[in-house]
Amino acid sequence: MSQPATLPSAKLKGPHSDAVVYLNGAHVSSWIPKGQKDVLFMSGQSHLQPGKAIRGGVPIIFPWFGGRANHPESPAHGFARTLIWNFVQCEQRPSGGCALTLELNSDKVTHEVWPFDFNLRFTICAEKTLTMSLAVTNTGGQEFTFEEALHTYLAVGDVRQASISGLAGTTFIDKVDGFKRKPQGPEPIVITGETDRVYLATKSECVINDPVWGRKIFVAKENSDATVVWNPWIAKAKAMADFGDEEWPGMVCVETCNCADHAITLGAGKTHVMTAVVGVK
Ligand code: TA6
Repeated sequence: MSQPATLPSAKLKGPHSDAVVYLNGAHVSSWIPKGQKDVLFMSGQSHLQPGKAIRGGVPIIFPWFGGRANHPESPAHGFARTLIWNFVQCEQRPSGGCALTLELNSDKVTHEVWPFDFNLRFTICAEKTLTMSLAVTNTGGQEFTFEEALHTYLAVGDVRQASISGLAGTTFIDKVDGFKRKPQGPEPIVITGETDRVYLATKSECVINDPVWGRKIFVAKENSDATVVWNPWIAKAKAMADFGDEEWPGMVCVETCNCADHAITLGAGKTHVMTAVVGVK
């Protein structure tokens, strides 16, 4: 479902795909390859107001993932997704696709919450694939440790009939079972209830097989050591004001992360770049 652009947004149009990016959170809300349905899920109940997280698309999670340890007052998933990012450049790639770069700099607002100096640059390239790169630069004089994620909501025909491969044999933190660490078996993952898992020590590409819509979505990545798989299922869907009660079968999150055991410590002046590549097979 496409959202009315009530927030400032950019539309990237190319020969292979189109995308929509809101400046609020540098939030990719739509990516439609030619001849395909939107690959990204957006909730019809999503807020589209400055300072509020957008439900769906690709929220940028920084500088912490989920709740912030020892800071119950801090917003879940950090502040990057609710601040206005600034335009840096838009360039055409040889493929004809366009690459948009937005940035977010630390300032007195972020210092009130997180006392470090940083520059984030997020580049979105809409071609036959959707490539998203998040560059984190420590612009201060002291190292800092952060978590990050490209919290990608993928649109599927019916999550109950979908399966996710690429994580066989890994260990995951099960957030719906006391954060216990469990082994993932050899079979593709199927969603049969609320699922909220942080898969550890994995650099693998994931493939979401969607037999209802007859497509396979892949999520490949660079410089990411954790993958999160999430579906809220019935009760959690009802509990979210910005998510329709009946929307949960139409989505699954496969998130490109560095979180939990894989938080990153970045020295002064250093840069870390994490990339996700989404496509349809
Ligand atoms: O990535 C999964 C998760 O951490 C879930 O625990 C759920 O909270 C989801 O993110 C959405 O979080 P949000 O803050 O956007 O409601």
